[in-house]
Amino acid sequence: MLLLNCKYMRHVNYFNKNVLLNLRSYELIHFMNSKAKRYTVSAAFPYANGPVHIGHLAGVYIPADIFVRYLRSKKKEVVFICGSDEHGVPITLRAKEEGINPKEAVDKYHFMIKESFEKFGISFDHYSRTSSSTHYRTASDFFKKLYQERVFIEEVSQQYYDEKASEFLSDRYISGTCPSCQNPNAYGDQCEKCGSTLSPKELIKPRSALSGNRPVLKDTRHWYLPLDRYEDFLKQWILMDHKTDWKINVYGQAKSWLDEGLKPRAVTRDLKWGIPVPVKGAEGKVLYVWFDAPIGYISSTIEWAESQGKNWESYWKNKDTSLIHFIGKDNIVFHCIIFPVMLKAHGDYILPKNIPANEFLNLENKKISTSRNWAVWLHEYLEDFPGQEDVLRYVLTANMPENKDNNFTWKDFQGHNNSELVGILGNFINRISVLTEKYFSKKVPIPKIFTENDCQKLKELQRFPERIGNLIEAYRFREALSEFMKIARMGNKYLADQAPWKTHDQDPERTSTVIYISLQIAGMLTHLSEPLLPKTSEKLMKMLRISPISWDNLQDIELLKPGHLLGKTDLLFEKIETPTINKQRKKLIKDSVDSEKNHPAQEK
Ligand code: B3M
Ligand code: ZN
Repeated sequence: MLLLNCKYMRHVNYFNKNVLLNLRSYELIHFMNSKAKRYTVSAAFPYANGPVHIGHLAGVYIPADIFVRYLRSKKKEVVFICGSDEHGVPITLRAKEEGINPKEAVDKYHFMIKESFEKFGISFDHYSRTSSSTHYRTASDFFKKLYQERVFIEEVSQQYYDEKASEFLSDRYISGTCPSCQNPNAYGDQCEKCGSTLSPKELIKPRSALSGNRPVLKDTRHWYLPLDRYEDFLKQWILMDHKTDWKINVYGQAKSWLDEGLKPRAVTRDLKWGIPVPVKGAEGKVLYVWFDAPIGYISSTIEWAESQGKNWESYWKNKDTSLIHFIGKDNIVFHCIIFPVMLKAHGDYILPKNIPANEFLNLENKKISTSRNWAVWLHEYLEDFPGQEDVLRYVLTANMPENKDNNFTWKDFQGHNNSELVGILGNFINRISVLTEKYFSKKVPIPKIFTENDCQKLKELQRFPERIGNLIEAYRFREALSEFMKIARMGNKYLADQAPWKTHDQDPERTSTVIYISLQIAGMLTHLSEPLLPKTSEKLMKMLRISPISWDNLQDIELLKPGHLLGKTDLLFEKIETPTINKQRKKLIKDSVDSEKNHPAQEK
């Protein structure tokens, strides 16, 4: 085998020391990740109270999708689940704003979100919704089990009540002045200005979101999950077991919750919308959305398994399974503290292995906001840039807010597209296809003598699957993408240095060798682009007439054999002109001004 010849060359020093040092820091995670027999990977259920935007994609869905596609290509057993979160105050408030009922609101947005994900290429095995009958049953049974085992504390306490609307006011139904920063529009659960977690009673001058009136305090009975009783378990599990393999931002936030000390947390609400609390004496009450939504991961897996004739329990109850939750940073406490306590209290389930949360993505240096309509909506992008899903995927991965908040600008979008996707990746693929067509009628030529440099290039190429794989396993997607682009850069440089067009007349054998090696580079790009740029990978597979092979085998085999005939050349990326970008910028400003006009009194 041609590629193997190089393996025996003593002088090949393909692996530079810096890379080795970098690798060492995440080798541990790599080791732990690749040990699992099976993976249950979830992506946070988006609230069905609006379409999804680029912040959602960069924060949760693209990283999760890259991770899962990579695992699949390693031939791992994996299920990738998601669904719409259709309960809670975010839904009822949105419905009220649109003058429709909550059911109409979730139907509208569930299908819209589902379709956007599909078109964009997020490869869930199952996309469910928390209004499904399986979910009602699973969430109710879960609650009942904890209730029967006397896990909950049942308590009557005074809560704010709107006498005019005859309703208790929880979470975002109540607002007032923040005691920490004096923001007059803080919510009953959180102040968005200073980030403090609040309880309604802490608000100064509380007012009802339903009527604007000052609410009164009234007795109500609720069920509380005693998080404080699980502190020892959490300390062992988080501070000891996961100190080194969780991302620093996730570990830090979870630790600070533990350091502050945990309190019992109500898991029921006085609301008309939600899953009824399935015990006597709880009529008119529903499960807290953050109690039912994470159970949605289980319900979604059950639905998927039933449709596939599989046993869902091996995905949730088997110690050989790695459970991994991809989330945004505002969901950390729910996934690192509350849901694990629920799972632990239940007793039958495995605990999450990792919870890779990203930070936030800003847009043109401002916080993305649904209420201010300051967002790039996925369904609109898909209409405005048909067939260019991977451009957005590339830019959002390159700017992924992995360790700190990051920013998306249209100018940067254009820059990444024109100079990297068109200028580097597209350019290399185009050059090598044209040259193969011109000199070898689209057939992979037979290589002749490999120079030292040729061997080195092939060796370098063979290191990429493992290098990129390690980065993906360590949730370092930006670096994974940048390593991937190094392959295309290497291809362009190799072609420019070797200039096969110059040797074609005098030394055709050299041209054959150079084109052969360049085609191996193109083959590697095709395979490794699958998790990162899946639509591009699909096009490349067709262009090169090759099929996917296992990630673990990529380094050992000849990706394009001499004599293999290539397919039709396709255009991978197109230059994006400035007027196109300016149009998007104008639209962004116009939409946000319109939203301000339509909702002038809206709290920001
Ligand atoms: N619906 C929260 C959010 O969109 C949410 C996640 C639920 S995951 C179980 O921020
Ligand atoms: Zn505040």
